[in-house]
Amino acid sequence: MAMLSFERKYRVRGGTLVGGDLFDFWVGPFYVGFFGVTTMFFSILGTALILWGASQGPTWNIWQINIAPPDLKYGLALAPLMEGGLWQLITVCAIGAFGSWALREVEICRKLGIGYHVPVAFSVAIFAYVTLVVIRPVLMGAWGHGFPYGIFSHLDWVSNVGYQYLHFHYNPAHMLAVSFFFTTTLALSLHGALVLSATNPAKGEIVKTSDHEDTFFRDLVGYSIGTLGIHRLGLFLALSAGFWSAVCIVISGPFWTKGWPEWWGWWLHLPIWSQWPL
Ligand code: UQ1
Repeated sequence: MAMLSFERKYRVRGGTLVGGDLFDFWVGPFYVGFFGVTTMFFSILGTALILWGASQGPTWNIWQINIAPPDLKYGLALAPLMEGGLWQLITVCAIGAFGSWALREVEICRKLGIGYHVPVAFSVAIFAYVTLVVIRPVLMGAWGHGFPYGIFSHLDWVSNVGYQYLHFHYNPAHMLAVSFFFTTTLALSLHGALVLSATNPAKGEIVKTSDHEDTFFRDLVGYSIGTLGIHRLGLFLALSAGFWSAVCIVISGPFWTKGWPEWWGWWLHLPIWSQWPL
């Protein structure tokens, strides 16, 4: 990929967190840095372990390959390699790779003197993953509560864990997470459509400005959040979706062990209803 003329100007030295100048260089378009090296280390090792695990298993069918966490009997101990130990090593590699990627983003932000919004946002996604495979299993007392690494197997895990709590849609944090996911898609579709409508006009038409964008929404709903505000809103909505997803699973088990519909008993038992025979 050709480097754009202005990109060289931004290839500045420094801003590294670890390693000083040692890894402060680019390979083609990619900034390396200490965390580029650790990203490569963990992702190659993790991928190799997955492939090796698949080679020991019953199938090469991409949909059916499965690397399962240890049995619950191993608790929070290390398990034998073929009995969940592989899953434990792959989990370490995944967290190492995701964390390295986030820290490489931080180094790039520091070089450019821009805010840390992107690594902060990515960290919320990492937090959701770590909640599933570390925080909740530790709170529940066994690595066996982590989800299995496989396409169908992880879908089965989600379904089974959902039914364990009877009806996951009654989980209040799940309700918030789903609402934030939907609102994120609404906001992105409005924003994408609005920007394209103004800045990518038909042949022969002139490009419009943000005044047109503001005016469209003032005419439509009496309010425009503004060109900066829509991005703040989008970031908030997306991070909230990830955050409440993590909360909805971490409270299932450690905080609430019954069916989620039952949690709403507090509402049915409010004293204001007591005059009715509920
Ligand atoms: C908006 O108000 C706005 O400011 C001009 C945008 O920026 C380009 C947008 O993308 C969107 C979608 C809106 C409308 C959003 C609300 C909350 C009224």
